[in-house]
Amino acid sequence: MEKIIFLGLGTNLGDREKNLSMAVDRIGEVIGKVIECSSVYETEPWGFQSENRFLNMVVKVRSSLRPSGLLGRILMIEAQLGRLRNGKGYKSRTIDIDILLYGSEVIKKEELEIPHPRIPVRKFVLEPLCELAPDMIHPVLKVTFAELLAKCGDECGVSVKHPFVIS
Ligand code: PH2
Ligand code: MG
Ligand code: MG
Repeated sequence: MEKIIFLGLGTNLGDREKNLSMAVDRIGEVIGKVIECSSVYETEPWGFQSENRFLNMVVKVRSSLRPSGLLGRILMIEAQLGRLRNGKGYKSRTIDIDILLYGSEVIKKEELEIPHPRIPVRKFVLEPLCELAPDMIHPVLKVTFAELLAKCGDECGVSVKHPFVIS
């Protein structure tokens, strides 16, 4: 069964623009058809201190992968793009790919929670997500993403940098 999936991409290490375009290319190769991409946003680090600002964006993908298979391929892409995972807490990274939404499914497992639990408190996710799906209903909270953005108290800076051009 094909599903519409929203993925959140973030990078604050190395050539951030290249990291995003390589990630979108790999997503198209191993996850599914990339239907739409948000603009690229420049954002302040949320939840930790770093000199390096992030680039964030959201992509909409059509895929027939099950959630576990999807997660496996995401971890593979992150590793191929130089993501190092060590220790606890937030760290700067070349690429992070988070599953924000998997159709309207709700999954709560130790290794995977969908919808992503921190969507409502992160403007760096809500702003690009609202470009693509402002009227979509959050499957748990039952309000639109536009409403979540309007009520979001996140004060970390988020500004549109440029459109993303699918190559
Ligand atoms: N990702 C995090 C923690 N903090 N801050 C910004 N601005 N962008 C991110 O993608 C991000 C973050 C954990 O994955
Ligand atoms: Mg993340
Ligand atoms: Mg992640």
